[in-house]
Formats: sequence, structure tokens, C-alpha cells
Amino acid sequence: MYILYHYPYSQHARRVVSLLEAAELPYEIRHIDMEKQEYLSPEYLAINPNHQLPTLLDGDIKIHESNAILRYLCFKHELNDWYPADLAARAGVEQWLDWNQCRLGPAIVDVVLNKVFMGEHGDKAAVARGEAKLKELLPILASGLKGKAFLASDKPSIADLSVASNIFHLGFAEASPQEPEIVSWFGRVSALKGFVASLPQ
Ligand SMILES: N[C@@H](CCC(=O)N[C@@H](CS)C(=O)NCC(=O)O)C(=O)O
Repeated sequence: MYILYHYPYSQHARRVVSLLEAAELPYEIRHIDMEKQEYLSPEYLAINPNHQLPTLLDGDIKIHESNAILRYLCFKHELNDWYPADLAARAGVEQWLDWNQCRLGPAIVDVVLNKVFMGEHGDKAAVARGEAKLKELLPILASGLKGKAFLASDKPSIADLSVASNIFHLGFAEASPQEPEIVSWFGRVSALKGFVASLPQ
């Protein structure tokens, strides 16, 4: 039984739930209330000194970094549909996983954290910076999806779960992308039962 330190409004934690649910892996949620700053508690810092969600425990193995957790689960359970062995498809999965962390993710955090979750304490300059970045990045995602059902092949992969968790997050700021390729791809990911099960109630 896996233990997942989780908060439903964490896009990083939700992507792990998407895969656990899709692959029907047994897990138990340990809810960390971010509003109450439980991620800064000494108990949680002993589990993840980065004070971030998610963290996955598999017996003595403790993993932080959401995409690393996705890869770990795929390796361990040979989830080859979600993490294809074919070199070209694998390269696509890796590319979009890293792009999501390094490029898209920070822009999404700038916008959603500061516009929505920080309320009146939000940093308006960060919102503007994030919005400007999204103007550059969303067309890149749209162009990557041109003529394709999913990011790396004709089947959904962990890259789709990872990127879609961020695209869903933009909805909180009423900033969902309007590019037709992203809209139709997001519709396909939104029909996946694991993705549906990860959404906050
Ligand atoms: N690179 C990390 C980012 C995790 C992350 O930023 N989690 C947020 C919640 S969505 C968090 O815990 N933030 C609190 C903090 O950074 O102190 C991952 O992919 O797991």
C-alpha cells in the first residue's frame, strides 16, 4: 500500500493520484492542509525537507518530485502504456515531462497562486510575468499537439497526466487555454477515469 502526502488543490499531487487511479494501484492519502500550512510542520519537513507536496512512501522508499514519482510507479508496475518503451515515444514523454516542470509549471504558479490562492496578498507583478510567459508557452503546447491525440503518441502517457494537471489548474484563474489543439486534447485527457478521480470535489 502506497502512502501519498496529498492536497487536492496541488496540481503536482493530483497528477500522481491520476496515475495511481488509472493503474488501480492501492494507496492511502495523508492529507496535508496547505491552507493551514501543514507542509511547514516539523512532522512533514522530516518527510520532505522541501516543504512540498506530493511525497510518496513505498515502504522504506520515500520519493518527492511528482514526475519522478510517476516514472517510479511506471517502472515498478511496468505500466508500458503510460510510459512507452519505444524510443521516439519515450523521448516525447520525457520532453513534455521536463518542459512541464521547467517551463510551463512556474508560469502557472505565478498566475494561479498569486491571482487565486494568495487573495489580496498575491503578487501582481508575478501574475503579469506568468501571463506573459503563458502567451509564449501555450502556442508551443498547441503546436506540439497539432495532428496528435496525445503528447507523445496516439495513447495517453504520464506526460499528458502531468501537463493536464497544470492546464486544469489554470481554470481556477479563469485562464483556461483557448487554442483549439489544447482544448480538444484537454477534453480527451479529461475523459480518462484516473484524471477525473484526481480532481478536487
Ligand atoms: N517540483 C515539485 C513541485 C511541488 C510543489 O511545488 N508543490 C507545491 C504544491 S502544488 C507545494 O508544496 N508548495 C509549497 C512550498 O513550495 O513551500 C514537484 O513536481 O513535486
